[in-house]
Amino acid sequence: MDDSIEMDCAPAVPNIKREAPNILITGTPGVGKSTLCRMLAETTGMQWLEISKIAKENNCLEEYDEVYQCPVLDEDKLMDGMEEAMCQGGNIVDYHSCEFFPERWFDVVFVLTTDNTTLYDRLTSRGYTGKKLQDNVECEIFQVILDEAKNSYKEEIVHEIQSITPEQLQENIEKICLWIQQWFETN
Ligand code: DAT
Repeated sequence: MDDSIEMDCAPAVPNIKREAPNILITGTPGVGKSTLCRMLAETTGMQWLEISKIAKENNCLEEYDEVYQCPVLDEDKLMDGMEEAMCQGGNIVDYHSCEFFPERWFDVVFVLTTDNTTLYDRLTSRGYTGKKLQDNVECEIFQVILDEAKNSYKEEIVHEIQSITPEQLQENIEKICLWIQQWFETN
């Protein structure tokens, strides 16, 4: 992440008082969201909400989309189930899309990115092939999730962070921890 980024720790939507911030970690599948979130949750004690897993466990998945080779998410049901935890705060939400969440839920949004070769290799070793592999690599090339985040949240709370090397992973954790510390000092 660029050291020069000024990270704003004021509540994204004024008048909402949470005990702790909510953080959204998003990006194309394979960019490193789970790896980062797991380590962040361990370091901070915040709750990691892995949306794909939560949706599955709570029957929030509808029919299977044969074209995109993934299940379709019942977004309303999922969000109803998350509302209470999100109002309380202290959550790290991990998902490969971000436009359908309520804007008021998040104090900061981090969009993880990689280079195309790295992503291709990670997704191939995960068993992705054909259209699914191609669509996801193209999603990264065209910065689809970064644009989605910028269009869905205030631009000043959206930060792009690169996650190609283990060193970057460590740096990202340190910087997000610093952001969290600053949030507590400011709020
Ligand atoms: P996602 O949750 O976005 O699908 P992941 O956390 O499962 O991605 O990571 C995909 C693979 O990439 C996994 O084998 C771990 C590795 N990885 C993630 N971030 C990395 C980083 N910064 N440096 C090196 N490898 C990384």
